[in-house]
Amino acid sequence: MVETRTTCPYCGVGCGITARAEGRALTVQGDADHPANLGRLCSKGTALADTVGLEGRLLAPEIGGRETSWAEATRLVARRFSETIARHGPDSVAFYVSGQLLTEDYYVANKLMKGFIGAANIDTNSRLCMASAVAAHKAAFGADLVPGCYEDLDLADLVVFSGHNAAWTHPVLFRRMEAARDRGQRHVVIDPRRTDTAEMADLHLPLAPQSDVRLWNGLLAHLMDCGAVDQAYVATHVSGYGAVVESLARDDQSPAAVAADCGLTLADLRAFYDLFAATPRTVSLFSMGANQSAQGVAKGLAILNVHLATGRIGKPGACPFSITGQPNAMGGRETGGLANTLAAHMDFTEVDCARVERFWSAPNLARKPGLKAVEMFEAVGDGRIKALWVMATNPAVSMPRAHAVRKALAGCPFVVVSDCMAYTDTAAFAHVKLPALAWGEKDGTVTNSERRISRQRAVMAPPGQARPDWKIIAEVAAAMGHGEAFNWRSNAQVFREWARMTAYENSGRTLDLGPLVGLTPEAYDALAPVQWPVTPAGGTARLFTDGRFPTADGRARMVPTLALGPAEATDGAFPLALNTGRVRDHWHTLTRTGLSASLSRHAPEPYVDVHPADALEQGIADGMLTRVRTAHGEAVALARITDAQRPGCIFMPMHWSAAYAPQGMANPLVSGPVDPISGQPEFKHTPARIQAYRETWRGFFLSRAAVAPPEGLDLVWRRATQDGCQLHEFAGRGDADQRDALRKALSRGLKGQALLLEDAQGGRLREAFVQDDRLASVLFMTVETGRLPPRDWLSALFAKDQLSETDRAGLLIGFAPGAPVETGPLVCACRSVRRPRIEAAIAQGAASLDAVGAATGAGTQCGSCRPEITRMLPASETRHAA
Ligand SMILES: Nc1nc2c(c(=O)[nH]1)N[C@H]1C(S)=C(S)[C@@H](COP(=O)(O)OP(=O)(O)OC[C@H]3O[C@@H](n4cnc5c(=O)[nH]c(N)nc54)[C@H](O)[C@@H]3O)O[C@H]1N2
Ligand SMILES: Nc1nc2c(c(=O)[nH]1)N[C@H]1C(S)=C(S)[C@@H](COP(=O)(O)OP(=O)(O)OC[C@H]3O[C@@H](n4cnc5c(=O)[nH]c(N)nc54)[C@H](O)[C@@H]3O)O[C@H]1N2
Ligand code: SF4
Ligand SMILES: [Mo]
Repeated sequence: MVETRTTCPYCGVGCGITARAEGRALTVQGDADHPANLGRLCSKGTALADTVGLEGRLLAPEIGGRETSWAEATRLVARRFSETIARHGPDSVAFYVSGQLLTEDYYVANKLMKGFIGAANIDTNSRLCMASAVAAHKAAFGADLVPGCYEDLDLADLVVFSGHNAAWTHPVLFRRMEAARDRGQRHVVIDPRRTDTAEMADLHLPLAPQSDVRLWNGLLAHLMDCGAVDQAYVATHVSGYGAVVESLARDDQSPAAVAADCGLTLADLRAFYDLFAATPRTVSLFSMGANQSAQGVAKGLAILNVHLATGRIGKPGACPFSITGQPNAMGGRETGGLANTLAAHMDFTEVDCARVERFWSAPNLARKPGLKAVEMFEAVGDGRIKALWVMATNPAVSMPRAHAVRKALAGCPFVVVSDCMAYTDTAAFAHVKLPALAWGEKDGTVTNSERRISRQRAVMAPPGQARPDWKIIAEVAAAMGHGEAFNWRSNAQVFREWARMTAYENSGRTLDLGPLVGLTPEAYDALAPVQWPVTPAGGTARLFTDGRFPTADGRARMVPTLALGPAEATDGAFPLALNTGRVRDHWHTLTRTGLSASLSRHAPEPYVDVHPADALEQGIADGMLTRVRTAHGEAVALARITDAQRPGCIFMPMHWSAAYAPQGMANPLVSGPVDPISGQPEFKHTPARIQAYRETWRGFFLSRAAVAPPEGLDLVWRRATQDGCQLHEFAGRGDADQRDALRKALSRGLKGQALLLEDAQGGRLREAFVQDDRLASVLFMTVETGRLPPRDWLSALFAKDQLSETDRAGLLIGFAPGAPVETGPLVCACRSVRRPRIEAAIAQGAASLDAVGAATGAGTQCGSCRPEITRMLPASETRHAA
C-alpha cells in the first residue's frame, strides 16, 4: 500500500497525517515530520477511518431528488443563476461557502462571484467563527495577520486562553502546551465555564458572560499603573496609546471594581493581573468565547491593545494569537471568502479594485462589500436573494435562529447545495445537489492557524461521480459564459494563479506567495508545509519582528474599546444565559463524526449543563430531560447538573441536527445579535429558561439502519451510531395510543422471527426481530423510569453473524444471563475505555495518569481524555476540595 502524506480535515491545528488506503479501508497515523503535530493526532484525527465509508454519500448530481448527469445539472445551475442575474441584477444571487473548502476551491468561487457575476455576495461560515478577529487584526495591524506561530506556544511562560476550550477543540496544540508546563509554563483560562482546559489550568477566571472587555481593559490599566507598559516600544511602534489611556480613565479601573463587574473574586483577578505583569513571554490565545459576540471586535482589540502596550508581539513566546477553527478558515480569509474583502488581502478601495480587475481581466468586478452571512440569510428570507449556492457548510444547523434560516431556504426560488453527504439538513432544501469529493479524495492546499500552507492529498479514488469543488464551480462559470477565465486543467494551475495574485503589483501586502508562482505540477504535489509570507529564503514563522506593521505610518494602532454587557440581557421571562459550543469528540453538524461509533460515545446525545442552584429552582435532577426555551425556539436535552457552570448560566453543545436529534438542536434557540463591525453573531449568550420535560414513557430502538421519528407524535428523539447498528433513544408524553403508534411505525417492514414480551397493564414492551439467525432490531419501551437495561450488550449482538442460544435467551432481558456487562460512560475514545474500568484501576492503586494508562490503556493515544482522568484521580479531588 502506498503511504500518502496529507492533513487532517478537522480543526485549524492542521495536523499532518500519513495515510494508507486499500479501497475504502484506511489507516492513519500522525505525521512525525509535520511541524504542526510532530506525529500526534487527537481522537477525531485518529478515527478518520470510521468516517470515510460510502454510506450516506452523495455520489451523483440530483435535480429535485432525481439523479442526473453533470452536464444537465451544470447547465441548470448556470441557466438559473444567469437568468436571475439578468432579471434582478447580480445582487440577487449569493454563495455561502466554508472554511472546509480548499484554498483552490475558495479562490475559484470568489473569482466567479466578485469578478464575473459582479456582486460580493459570497460569504463564508468563517463569518460565524473568525470575522471579529479579522476585523480586530485589520484595525490594529492594518491587515488580517496572525502574528505568532506554534513555536511561541512552546516558548511562552504564560498562556492565557480567552474563551478557548483548547483541551477539546485544539487537542494536539494543547498537548504541546501541557508538555511546556513541565518546564514551568503557566496557564490562565478565562471562560464562564470550568472546561477541561480550565480544570487543568493554574488559574481559572469564571467571568460573567460577555465581560471580557472590562477584564482586559482593567488589565491594561493595571499594567500602566505598575509600570509594565513598554514605553519605548509604544513610542516607536504604536499609535493611539493616548486615546486608549483617555478612554480607560472614563471608567473606574480599580481591580475591585473590575472584579465586581466581571463576577470574579478580587484575589483571582489580582493573581491574573500580577502574573501577566510579571511575565514578558505571554501568549494570549483567543477563540469563540471572544469572537462569537456582539462585541467580538472589541474583545479582540482589548487583547491586542494589551500586547501592543507591552511590546509582547513579534517576539519568541510573546504574541496575541487568534486560533482558527476550521482546517482552512485561513485560506478563506486569504482568498476573499468574506463578503467585505476582495481577495489576497485587498479591499474595496479604488486602487485595489482596479488592480484585481486588471489581474482577472474581470468584466464586471464588484465595487462594494456584499452581504455578511446573517444578512445574507435575511435577504434570502425576504426575497432579495433569489438564487443561493451553499458549499461545504450546513447553515440549517449552524446558523443562529436556525428555524428562520430553514424558512428562508424553503422559500428561496433556487437553492444549490454542494456537499459530500446526501442527507444533510441543508441539502433537504436543495433544488440541485452537487456531489463533492470528500477528505481522502480531494486534493489541494489548506492554511492552518499559524499561516502554514499544507497539502491535503488524495488517498482514495473518487467515488461515483463526485468532483472537486473547484471543478464544479469552474464548469458552472464556463456554462455562464466565462470559460476562458475558468479553464484550468488542474488544481496546480489554480494554485499558481492564486499565488500569482498574491504577488501581483505587491508593494506592501504581507500575504505574498511569490516564490510559489512557478511551481511545476510535480513541485505542487511535493510541496512541503510552509508559512506565508513565503520569501525566496522560505517561510516566515513570526510577523512584526522588526516592530513594523502594514499601516500607512508603519505603526500598529491601539483602539479604544468600550466595555458593554451582553447584547440581550436576561430578564424575568428568560432568566438564564444560554451558552453554546463544542464537545470533545464531535465535529460541528455531525455529518462526519456522527458516523463513528467511537466518537459518538463520549457525548452520545444532546445535553444541557445546569448549575445545581438553577436546577433546584426548577426541580430538575441530573439525567432528566429538560426543555430549554428562548424567544426563538425550544429544545429538549438531558440535564447534567454541574458546578462547572456559573449560577444563571447554562450550556448546550451546537452539534445535533434534525438528522440526529430533531428536538436537541441548539441553534433554533440562539438569537445571534451581530457585532456591528464584523457581523459575527453572538452564539454564546441568549436569554433562556428551563423546565422539566416530564416524559411519561421512554425507550430505545436498535436497528441496522437509521430510522427517522414518525410524524405527529409528542416525542423526543435522538440517534447515535454504534458499531454495527444505530441506537435510537426516545421519550414521549401522552398515553398508550402514542406508544402503539410508535411501535407500529418502528416495526413496519421488519421481517423474520419476532420475540415479544408485553405487559400491557404495566406499560412495558420488549420486542426483537431475528432474521436468518441475525439480529434485525430490538425495541424496549417502559412507562416507568429507570427500568431499561444498558444498551451495550444488545448493541454488540448486531456484530454477530449468528445469535447463540444464550444471546436469544438474553434478548428480551437486555443482557446475557450471568455475564458481566461493561457499562458506564466512555472516557477514552481511542482505546475504548469506560469510566468503571478506570475507577477500578484507581481503586487498585493507580495513582497517576501514567499508572492509569499502564493499567487500562486510557489516555495513552491522543490524550484528549487526560483532563477527565485527572479529575478522577484522588490527588485532583483534594486539589479541588482545597
Ligand atoms: N472537538 C471539536 N473541536 C473543534 C471543533 C468541533 O466542532 N469539535 N470545531 C472547530 C472550530 S470551527 C472552531 S471555531 C473551534 C472553536 O474552539 P473553541 O473556541 O475552544 O470552542 P467553543 O466550545 O465554541 O467555545 C469556547 C469557549 O468559549 C466560552 N465562552 C462563552 N461565553 C464566553 C464569554 O463571554 N467570554 C469568554 N471568555 N468565554 C466565553 C465557552 O464557555 C466555551 O468553553 O474549534 C475547532 N475544533
Ligand atoms: N450554537 C452555535 N452555533 C455555531 C457555533 C457555535 O459555537 N455555537 N460555531 C459556528 C462556527 S465557529 C462554525 S465554523 C460553524 C460550522 O458549521 P458548518 O460549517 O455548518 O458545519 P459542518 O458540519 O462542518 O458543515 C460542513 C458541511 O460540508 C460538508 N463537507 C465536508 N467536506 C466537504 C467538501 O470538501 N466539499 C463540500 N462541498 N462539502 C463538504 C459536510 O458534509 C457538511 O455538510 O458553526 C457555527 N455555528
Ligand atoms: S488536533 Fe485533532 S482535529 Fe485538529 S487537526 Fe489535529 S488531529 Fe485533526
Ligand atoms: Mo469555527
